[in-house]
Amino acid sequence: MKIAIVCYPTFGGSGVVAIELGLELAHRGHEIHFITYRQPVRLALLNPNVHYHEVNVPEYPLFHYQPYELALSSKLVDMVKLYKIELLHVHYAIPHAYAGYMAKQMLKDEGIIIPMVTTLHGTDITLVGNHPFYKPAVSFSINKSDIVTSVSQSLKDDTYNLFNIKKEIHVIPNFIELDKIRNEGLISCQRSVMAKKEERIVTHISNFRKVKRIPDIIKIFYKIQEKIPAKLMMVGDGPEKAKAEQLCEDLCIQDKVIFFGNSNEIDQILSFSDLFLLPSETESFGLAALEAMAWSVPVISSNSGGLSEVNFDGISGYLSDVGDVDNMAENALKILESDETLNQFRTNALEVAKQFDIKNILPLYENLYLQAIKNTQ
Ligand code: GMT
Repeated sequence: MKIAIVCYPTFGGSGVVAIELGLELAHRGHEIHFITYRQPVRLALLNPNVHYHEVNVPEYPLFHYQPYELALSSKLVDMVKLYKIELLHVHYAIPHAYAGYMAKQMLKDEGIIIPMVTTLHGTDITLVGNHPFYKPAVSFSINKSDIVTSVSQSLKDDTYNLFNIKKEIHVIPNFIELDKIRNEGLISCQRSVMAKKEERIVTHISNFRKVKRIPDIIKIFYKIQEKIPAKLMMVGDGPEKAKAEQLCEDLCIQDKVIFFGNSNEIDQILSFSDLFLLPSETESFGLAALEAMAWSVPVISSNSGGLSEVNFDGISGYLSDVGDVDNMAENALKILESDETLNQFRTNALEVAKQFDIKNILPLYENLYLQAIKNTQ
């Protein structure tokens, strides 16, 4: 199939899922066209089936806001015609589903019927999309998609609760490529640079937005390091990072916390981590937790959103109520204090992660694509 994938190119879950999905589809022989405003972080154009088309929005003094949706829908129309693309797969409803629908309508005017699959990722529904300024357009474009998927049952339920959606939503969970992880090997030489042998390594990776509850991470770690030797790896960047650095100084633990900023070394950091923290306010899925589990790293998370569909309580880690840092720290110590318990949780985390191997998930998308194309013929 010839598929256009529209996504955000930045660090962040929905972009990562879209890129990895596209690359695996290309690997299976499909022709994939990524359409976005910048070359995505994880996109290596080494496969002849992978194409990248940049959306440019020319500056004009009259525009207070650049009309990105307009440029994106025009680009979609051009690329569909040029490459005879058969299907649009848009990731993150805002504004991609809206722009995709406009492209579909423009193409229809020229006699080209193309189906659109929209994948809902989380904040496009639970935070941003739900804002009254966007809500009518988000509802409209979801209802106008030919097929709608969500990355968890929890997000599906939220979508039906928050919007007036008449379409069926198919749950297709996020995934990881376990073969790639096995090939990279599990022992990294950098561990010794980051921590002493006797120190446990606790890690958090995110875009440091409020929803991630970054201060909770510092507070949980503070309690951990009071009991056992430990280091905290904070990977990523965003609005909450400066405050987190300040909090570490206030608690006098700055020498035990490393802030990496955005990093391309995520796999390496996970490979030497002992525990992953994800105490988010809400998380439709928690891809970062799954990535950690794929590296045999157990997860301490909140129980919000779809996290319980990924992190199995008492098996791959533990879940607590949002904000219950005492319970999260207690659970973390339960895992970290004994080598035997840690190893058991490590094994379990990997076992759970295997359920989300891309090999199991990709056919679910392929089937929906075929169904969407068939329905438009
Ligand atoms: O919140 C993020 O880290 C980024 C955001 C995104 O859309 O890029 O993540 C959302 O989509 C991810 C991929 O499907 C999910 O794993 C995250 O749980 C989800 N974030 C939230 O729901 C807060």
